[in-house]
Amino acid sequence: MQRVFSGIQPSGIPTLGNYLGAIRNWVTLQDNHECLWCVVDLHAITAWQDPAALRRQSLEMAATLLACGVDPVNHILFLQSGVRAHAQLAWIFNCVARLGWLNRMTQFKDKAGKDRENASAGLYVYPNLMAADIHAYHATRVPVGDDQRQHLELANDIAQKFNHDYGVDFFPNIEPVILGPAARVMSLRDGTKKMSKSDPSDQSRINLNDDADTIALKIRRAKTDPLPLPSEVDGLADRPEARNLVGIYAALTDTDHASVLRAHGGQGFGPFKNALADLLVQKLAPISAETNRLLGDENALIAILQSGAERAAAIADPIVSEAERLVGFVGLRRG
Ligand code: AQP
Repeated sequence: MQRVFSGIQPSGIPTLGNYLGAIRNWVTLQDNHECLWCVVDLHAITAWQDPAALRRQSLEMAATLLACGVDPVNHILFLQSGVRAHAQLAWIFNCVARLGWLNRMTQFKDKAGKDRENASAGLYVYPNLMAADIHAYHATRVPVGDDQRQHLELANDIAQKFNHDYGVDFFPNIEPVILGPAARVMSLRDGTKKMSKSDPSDQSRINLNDDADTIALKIRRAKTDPLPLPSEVDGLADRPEARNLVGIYAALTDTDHASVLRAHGGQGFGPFKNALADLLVQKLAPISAETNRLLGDENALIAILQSGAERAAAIADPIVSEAERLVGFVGLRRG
């Protein structure tokens, strides 16, 4: 069975983008893969996180993943900081990856913005840590939104260079798994920008814990254009906001843009937005209720994550120890 690894940052409340682009697909992959699901708190601190908020968000993220159907018994759910192998392998990869490769990463450019000099060094080497997350388990399949495709290519470049430099065939090639019609959900305020949990505007996204009134209000206020919905998919060209709302509807109903337009094309946005808001409430309310139930017993939640970290470390530690041996480290016993 192929091994899958994927991670999500506890940098805020998970959004509809995280759900449709990632989490929902994780649950499907559990049927026929061996899966490791990681709340990547080491990645989250590449941007400033208030310590109390980071702790709370890490537990909220874990609870949300469980509420969405992540299975911590037949698969593994854990916090990245609970398995030292990630940081150990990331250091080796910092010494394998080339500055020229990192300079091409568009996510760094987007996130650092104009104030590049003030970005953390961690944000710059973020892709090396992501490569370590995956290679520490010899995982070969990684479900991600298509915004992460470039980072996976870099993870493969790092593996190839490591294998070449040390004359081995140790780290396998990784294959991205990009599923579903809404592989990229866009901001409700700007259809050209990805929906993000750390966007300063809460109106730009649907949070998985938003209540019914908040969802309805955000969808009603979502940016659109004055034209009615087209009847054909071609009519969505150059209409990013309309395309985004139709894409969300299609993903939630497991159909495609064409079927949504067959049912709603020709309408103004008012009735379509009402239908979309109702659909979102119907899909998200059970997730939010189950998340709150799980958060009500913090000790039980932490016990699930503790057991997950121990099982993850049992896979990663021997792989990372072997990488260290290949590099030439003597390999003292760790106290
Ligand atoms: N808008 C999106 N559409 C589709 N997929 C998305 N993902 C994130 N946003 C969208 C996918 O969710 C997974 C986890 O992402 P992450 O939390 O590790 O980092 P991110 O991609 O940087 O997500 P955010 O929400 O934008 O977080 P912040 O604001 O903290 O940077 C990934 O598989 C990602 O593709």
